[in-house]
Amino acid sequence: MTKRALISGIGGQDSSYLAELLLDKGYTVYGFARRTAHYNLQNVQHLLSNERFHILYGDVTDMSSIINAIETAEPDEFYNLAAMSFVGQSWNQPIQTTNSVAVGNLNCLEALRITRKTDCRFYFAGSSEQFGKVRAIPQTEETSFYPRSPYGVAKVYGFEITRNFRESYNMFASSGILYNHESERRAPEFVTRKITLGVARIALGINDKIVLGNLDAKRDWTHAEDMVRGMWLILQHQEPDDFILASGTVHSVKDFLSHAFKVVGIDDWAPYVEQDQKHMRPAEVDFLLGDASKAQKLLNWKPEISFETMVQRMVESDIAALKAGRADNVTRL
Ligand code: G4F
Repeated sequence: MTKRALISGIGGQDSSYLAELLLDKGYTVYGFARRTAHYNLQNVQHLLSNERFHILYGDVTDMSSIINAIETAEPDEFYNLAAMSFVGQSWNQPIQTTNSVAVGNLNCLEALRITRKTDCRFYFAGSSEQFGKVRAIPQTEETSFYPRSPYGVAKVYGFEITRNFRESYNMFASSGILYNHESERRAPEFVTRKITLGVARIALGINDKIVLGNLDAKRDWTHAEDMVRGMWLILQHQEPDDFILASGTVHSVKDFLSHAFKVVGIDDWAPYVEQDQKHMRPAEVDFLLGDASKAQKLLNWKPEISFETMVQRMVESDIAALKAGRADNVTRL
């Protein structure tokens, strides 16, 4: 029998790749989307004509809409990918961030319990931001948390409540602790896409600089396509559990700049980059590096797309989009 999946936050980068993966595997997919004044389903536009792909409107902060979605979708797997995911913005909207990330996840778990769908496998999108000021290098599933933003704090709650539902109600509730993951579909407020769009504009003579914040931050970057394969594997494992998904390599924002400018033949990128205090955060996470050996051993997961290929794909995609007259809505960043 075909499996059925419910994915919240369907407008986002990860959910679009996950929906493609599940449809390829023969699933019927229900995307749970927040209705907004501006159209926000561009990332799944190409899937809307698929008869196994359905959109249900609602919000993870609105319990009744989740219950309706569960009763309609009757999911075998529920991936909760809904969140206000921009760390920088979480200081400006700490309550909304907590509501969407922490309370939203509790609502999803409670909705499964109330509708007696406790046999549905549940995935929580945990984050390396939970580690914040890191207690060990590299971080493993045993490393303690020290979040450094309202977003990180809310993710810790989401992670812990998922584990508590697993242990209290014997639910198949698992978390992936995902390190930064990027792609051609990444929203332009994140540093990687801001850089690749900026580089594309400079290469085409549209702009002459990119304005950024902290260039010394170091992250463990993976392509989002690799990450969604990991999410799916986490829910196929024989037991519910928590897994780090990461590349195990670290690059600074400066490294990212250097690789992105190289794609368009520029070796000395410094004249094209300015720093502005307004992009600095009240508290920074300086260094994140994950150890995904548990996922590699138990799930046979490892990333297939290298950092260099990811950067190149992003820059080339932005150049093509700009040439085709797309991607113009991001000039103000
Ligand atoms: O791209 P970022 O905004 O990603 P961040 O904060 O690491 O969070 C991302 O990864 C997490 C997993 O680790 C996710 F949970 C989260 O939802 C999100 O996907 O910033 C990366 C680094 C930061 O240190 C930031 O201070 O880049 C630095 N940075 C420097 N200039 C900038 C900028 N970040 C942004 N967004 N914009 C800048 O101009």
